Amino acid sequence: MHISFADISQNGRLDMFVGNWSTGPNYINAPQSRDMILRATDAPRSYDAEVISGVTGETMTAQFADFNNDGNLDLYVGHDYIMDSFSDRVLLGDGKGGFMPAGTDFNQGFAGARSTMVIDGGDIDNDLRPEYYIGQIAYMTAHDSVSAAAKKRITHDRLCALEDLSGEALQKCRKEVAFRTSLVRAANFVTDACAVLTDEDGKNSCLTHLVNYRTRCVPAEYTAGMVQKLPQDIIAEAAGAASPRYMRFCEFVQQAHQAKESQADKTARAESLLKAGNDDDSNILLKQNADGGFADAAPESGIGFGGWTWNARFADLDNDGWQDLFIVNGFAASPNLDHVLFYHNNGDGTFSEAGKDFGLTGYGYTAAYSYLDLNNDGALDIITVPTDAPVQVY
Ligand SMILES: [Ca+2]
Ligand SMILES: [Ca+2]
Ligand SMILES: [Ca+2]
Ligand SMILES: [Ca+2]
Repeated sequence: MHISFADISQNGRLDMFVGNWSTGPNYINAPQSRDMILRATDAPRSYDAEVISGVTGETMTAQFADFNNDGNLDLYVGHDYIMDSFSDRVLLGDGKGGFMPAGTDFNQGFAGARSTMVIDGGDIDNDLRPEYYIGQIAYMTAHDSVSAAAKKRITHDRLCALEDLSGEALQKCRKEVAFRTSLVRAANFVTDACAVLTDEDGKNSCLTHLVNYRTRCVPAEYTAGMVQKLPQDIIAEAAGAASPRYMRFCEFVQQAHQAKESQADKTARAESLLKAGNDDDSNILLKQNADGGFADAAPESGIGFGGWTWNARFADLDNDGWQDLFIVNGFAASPNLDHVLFYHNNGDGTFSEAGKDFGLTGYGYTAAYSYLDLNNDGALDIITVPTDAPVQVY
């Protein structure tokens, strides 16, 4: 799910970190989840692969940086939700290409997130010390500073009223909203989620989502109350339609969910993973103090709210000398539609959400984006990749 590049062995060739993602939240130490470092050798296009030992998870992001200021590149590995309050890892580099898990003595306020999707470094206050932003599922709105951004969320049924649509375009929008709403209901275990859909294709797609995803690829205890509520003919139909490959995948998922984590594994996890920095589901801004310790400055900076964050990167998008932050987000399981967020750096350690002023608007479920000066005019452009709409260029 992620590749990072750095010349960790300092031989003039780029090495790689490859983060893998195995199925489901409980696959700690599953072989499929092993992360790897690929070291470039002296031969062209040749790499030595080393599997990283220790606890692993659903790796979604990683970042090479010198977190402990010893001059050697370290590695932050961010995992999607593992369990409880421990998720991400920091591996400290020895400067010769080797990495060791950071001990508990490293953790001077350096904390991860619970459902990490992205980490990015940037110097938001131009003091030449990098800050690190960690994005996750971030709906926390307790702080006043995030309320403006949080208010951009809307319920699905308001989407078509935002634009002056009529005729066919309005019908198309309403159809799309009906489908999306059904998926939200399906993802939240509403058994008649697809019943409201009138068009055949949409209903089939919704039923496939509901039955395949929610009844056969998640733990039995999770859906025990639900499976029996679904009409047997729908379950049978979906089972018949599933490919052998999909069925094998589901079996693997079920087995892995049933495998109990041993006490030794639990202890190893707690010892080797970072404690999540907050339990209130906001994004994290790790800011370094003069003594090298870190603290979460997201609340006072006003960038804690991210919605269902998938990607968040620093860049000075308006060329005023201060790093700004753009966030893409949104997921079908959320009852509200997330709006992409543009946090404009005010130059005083705080940010203001200013997407509307800068033309950065959109309610798609957006999983990825990249900065690029597409038209060579010296201003960064943005290419976003929504999961349910065509690629968008800003
Ligand atoms: Ca270091
Ligand atoms: Ca800084
Ligand atoms: Ca700026
Ligand atoms: Ca441009």
